[in-house]
Amino acid sequence: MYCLKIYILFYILIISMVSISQCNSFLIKSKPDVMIVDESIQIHEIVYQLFVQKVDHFNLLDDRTFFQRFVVNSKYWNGTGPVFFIISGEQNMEASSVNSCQYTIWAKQLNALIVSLEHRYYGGSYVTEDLSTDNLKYLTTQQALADCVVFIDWFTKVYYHVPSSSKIISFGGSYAGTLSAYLAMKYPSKISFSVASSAPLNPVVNFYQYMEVIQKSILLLNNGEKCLNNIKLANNKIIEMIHDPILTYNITKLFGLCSNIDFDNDLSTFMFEIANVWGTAAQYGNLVPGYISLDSLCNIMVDDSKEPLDNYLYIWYGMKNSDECNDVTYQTMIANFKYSQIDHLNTRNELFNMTRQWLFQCCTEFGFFITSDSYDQPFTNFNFNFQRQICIDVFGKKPTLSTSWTLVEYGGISPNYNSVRNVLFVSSTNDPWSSLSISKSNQYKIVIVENGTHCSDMIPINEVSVPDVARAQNEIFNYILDALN
Ligand SMILES: *[C@@H]1O[C@H](CO)[C@@H](O)[C@H](O)[C@H]1NC(C)=O
Ligand SMILES: *[C@@H]1O[C@H](CO)[C@@H](O)[C@H](O)[C@H]1NC(C)=O
Ligand SMILES: *[C@@H]1O[C@H](CO)[C@@H](O)[C@H](O)[C@H]1NC(C)=O
Ligand SMILES: CC(=O)N[C@H]1CO[C@H](CO)[C@@H](O)[C@@H]1O
Repeated sequence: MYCLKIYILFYILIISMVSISQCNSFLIKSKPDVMIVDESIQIHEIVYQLFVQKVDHFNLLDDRTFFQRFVVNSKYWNGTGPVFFIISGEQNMEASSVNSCQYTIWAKQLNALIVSLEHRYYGGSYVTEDLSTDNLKYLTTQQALADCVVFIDWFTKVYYHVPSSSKIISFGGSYAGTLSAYLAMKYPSKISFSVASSAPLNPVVNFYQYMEVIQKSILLLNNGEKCLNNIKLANNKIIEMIHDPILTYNITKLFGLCSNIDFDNDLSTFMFEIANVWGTAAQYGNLVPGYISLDSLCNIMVDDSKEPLDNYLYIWYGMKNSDECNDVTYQTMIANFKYSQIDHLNTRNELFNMTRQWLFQCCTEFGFFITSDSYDQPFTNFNFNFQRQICIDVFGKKPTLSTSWTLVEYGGISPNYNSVRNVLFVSSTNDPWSSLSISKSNQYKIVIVENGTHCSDMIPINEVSVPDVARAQNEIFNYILDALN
């Protein structure tokens, strides 16, 4: 696990994801590092192992199985310490996930056994022969949680003979944090304590708050007001030019697009792509080496010697690293999402087309459609209908978006107190996802990271640049110690 390359990016942005992972363009200085905690553990010492898991936990007439991957770090385990169960989310599980992140440091201190289970349908844990819409029906949080408990039972009792006195603590960040909370709520007899970092718990459909937090974070910067204003000017200029039959072509040229784009869905796709640069910076800048921060983006944006649109272009090209044209059409995006084959021979599905699975989860259980529908943010032209249409066009039939069931099932941001006694919610104030987390209440166990971004509390302490993270991590550790006593 790259602590924290992982975790929810926009689901759209195949193009920026390509540039971010290849990273030789000038704004992205280096490939994001894997934040290995224990250098004495060789990469080859941690190997993927396979667990035979049920395809459908809730159909007793279905005995099909699939191989689910897991990795173990038993270096610190002394036979009686706790078990750290690391939940992997909506991406390929790196073998290093049991040797990275702050929990590895704590595991060392507590002689814990660390194990991580890959989420069904992601990475190498394919459930079905392909990812056709019908075959995605076993991709639900209920199934994923059942995977966890069935696995934990086998792992602790049969595989490692963990004494029953050892407590099991689950960790997860972002969507995996949501699962970490759900796991302790639904199966309290299995999980003694759970840490849920930056966990979106509120399944809102129109997630306009995401962009509001970005605006708020920009306004905390010294040049924030001007930066925001220039973003708006640049956006307006693009819209104005695209609507002009002659100047449309200028946009195509300036942004190196493969073709002229239409006013509707193409424009939305393009504007969402542009906003994603800022979203990624807001989630990971200042935190994960190699990611540009909002601060640096704003420094470019306020350069008075150029027009706002030129500053925008500078950023745009800084994020790209190939001479190929940029295909930002709606049609291409949909085609990418529609790709449902599994390529077992290499990692292309994992890196690029994995977003189909996450999109499916959003289109069915969570919503989380990031929109520009709020007035309190600078972006424009990706509204709710656009986002909703993607689900329909990708999955061929209208998937049932059942966020109301998700709320009934898990309680959203006001879960029953008794069910979350053993859950610690960690939220960061500058995380665009924070509005969907539990961050205010005297009822629940909460730790807030002031000025922190997405999952900042999970970064190993020596890598952290946000001052408040150390304090927050101390607090989290004290909760863990309490839970162990
Ligand atoms: C294992 O480690 C835990 C936590 O550090 C400690 O409390 C326990 O006594 C140790 N057990 C053994 C057998 O050394
Ligand atoms: C549009 O492109 C044409 C031809 O390259 C150029 O002459 C013109 O100045 C451009 N207009 C704007 C507003 O960028
Ligand atoms: C958070 O950021 C603001 C604005 O930069 C700063 O004034 C404040 O001291 C920071 N708080 C902490 C706890 O670092
Ligand atoms: C990188 C990669 O594997 N991309 C694939 C995603 O899906 C489309 C199908 O629409 C393929 O053409 C791409 O090669």
